[in-house]
Amino acid sequence: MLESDMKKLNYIISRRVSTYGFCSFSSLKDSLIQCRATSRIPIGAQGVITILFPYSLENEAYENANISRYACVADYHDVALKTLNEICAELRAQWQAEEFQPFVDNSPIAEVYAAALSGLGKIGSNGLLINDDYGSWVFIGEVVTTLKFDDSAQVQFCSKCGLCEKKCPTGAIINGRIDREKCLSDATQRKGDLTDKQKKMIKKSGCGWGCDVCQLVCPHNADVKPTDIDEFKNSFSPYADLENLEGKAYAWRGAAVIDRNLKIINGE
Ligand code: B12
Repeated sequence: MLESDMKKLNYIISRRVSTYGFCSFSSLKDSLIQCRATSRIPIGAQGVITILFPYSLENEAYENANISRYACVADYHDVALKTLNEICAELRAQWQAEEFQPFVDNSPIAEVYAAALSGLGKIGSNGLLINDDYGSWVFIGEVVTTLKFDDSAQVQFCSKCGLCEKKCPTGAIINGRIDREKCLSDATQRKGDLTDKQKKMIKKSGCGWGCDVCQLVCPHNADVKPTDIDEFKNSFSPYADLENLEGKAYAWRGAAVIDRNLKIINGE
């Protein structure tokens, strides 16, 4: 890409977000996650613009929380997609012959890997992307495009201290791989009956949606910056609100599952 084009690109993106990077699409091809969104990948995709959305407030804000940090703020799918769509609109106006497709979470892209290849942080043994400034308390979104970028970085890994593996309440982290069947975050999001062990762990954690243990014990998260995104700061609510599900990250699952989890926590 010409230096002048790169300048324009940086200008458009940096007006809206502070932490972003670039990687090649070809590096991610072998780790694509098959999902409905796969069909939205542009034919001839060559590059990925990866963007981080930090979401955590200061630690004190979570003292009495009954849901995990990512669920305490406005639904990140909405917040991130709004910004990604704005960026894509400007990019399309600038490069009319090229394609730009935004994704977040419900994405064929293995986002942690994309962010690491884009130079935005290291991959933790808990499977999460750890950014130098914000730790792992970041959402990842991306724009897949026909513009071509090289990978910005070689993939780096965390210090592998083993704390996330040791402290995971269900032993779901094994040699840096997550066993989804065991992961407590997954259990809190699952419909139907939970095992006695899962119920016990949810009660012990006091967390009615998601699980943050592997992030809370991570030394890389010890001294990180809080979010500077207003939509997250202004929507903060550390308690599950079953009366007003709209706009919450847990809304997609409906009230019954969270209600079940809260009853487990409250011993009902
Ligand atoms: C399915 C899913 C889950 C599942 C399963 C998680 C899992 N790790 O298997 C469940 C529901 C349990 C879950 C839980 C959580 N999730 Co989740 N999840 C996803 C989702 C949709 C897909 C993950 C996936 O299947 N990846 C594919 C497999 C293959 O990945 P993997 O096994 O980790 O393999 C990696 C390595 O092999 C590496 N890799 C691949 N090839 C190569 C080659 C080389 C050379 C190297 C070096 C590495 C490498 O990259 C792969 C992908 O990262 C992603 C969004 C996305 N599209 O990526 C969010 C995502 C990973 N989740 C996210 C979050 C926030 C969470 C929770 C923290 C929420 C919570 N508080 O409860 C927890 C954390 C639990 C944990 N420690 O993983 C964020 C993570 C942000 C970050 N900082 O990393 C993501 C990126 C969503 C987002 N857009 O922000 N999640």
